[in-house]
Amino acid sequence: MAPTIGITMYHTSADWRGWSEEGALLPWTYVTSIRNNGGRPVLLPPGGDVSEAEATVAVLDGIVIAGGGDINPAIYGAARHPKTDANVPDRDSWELAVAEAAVRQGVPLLGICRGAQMLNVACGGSLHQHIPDLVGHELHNGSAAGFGQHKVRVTSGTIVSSILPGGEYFEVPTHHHQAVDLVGAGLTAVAWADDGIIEAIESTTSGEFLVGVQWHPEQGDDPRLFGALIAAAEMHYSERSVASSLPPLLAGA
Ligand SMILES: [Mn+2]
Repeated sequence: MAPTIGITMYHTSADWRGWSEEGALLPWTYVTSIRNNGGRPVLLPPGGDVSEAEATVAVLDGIVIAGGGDINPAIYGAARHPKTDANVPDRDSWELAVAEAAVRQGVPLLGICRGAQMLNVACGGSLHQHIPDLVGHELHNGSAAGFGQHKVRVTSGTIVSSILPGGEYFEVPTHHHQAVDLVGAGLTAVAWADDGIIEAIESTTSGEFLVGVQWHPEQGDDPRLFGALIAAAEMHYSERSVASSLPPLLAGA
């Protein structure tokens, strides 16, 4: 059976044939990236509380925390940089709860751009709020209208290098101005840009699929990260099914 993959999304004003109204919105490439790699996508709109996140994550086989605007720096204990986006409290609190539930429940998670940053923050890490201040160029930003490209290199012997071979130096679609600073507990940095910006993080626990990439695989033509998420989700599904078919004592209930 195809594993069920939850994808977080925007809560934003949208145009509905001439009038404007609040919507739950996600770039379509996330949906096709899950379907094309054998997953069954379901959407996770902002605004749920911690108990909703726990219950929702419990019935999912895998999760994508999608790209988006900046996380409120107060969440990781920092003062606001002038270039940091306005707060989106309902998305921040919902995704934080989803990420924390996924970590606690061992549900495979792929964080993309803002999603990688959210995984890091959920594990107690922090962010650089405007990396042009740090690196003196704007190559990570892409264009105002969309995505740019820059190269990244993955460290050998990591989960990400088992998906995207270590040492390989490859172009990625990019659009970000923030990045991981202090890496959260239980995570480690596994890919970098030439300027030292962290481009991927993953769990340090063997067998746990928690991966965050600062780039946008859903905008490129390399399906391997989505394939790996869905393979991990299939494994999680079969483990979950075995656990639920055991007598309560054996299942640890
Ligand atoms: Mn980058």
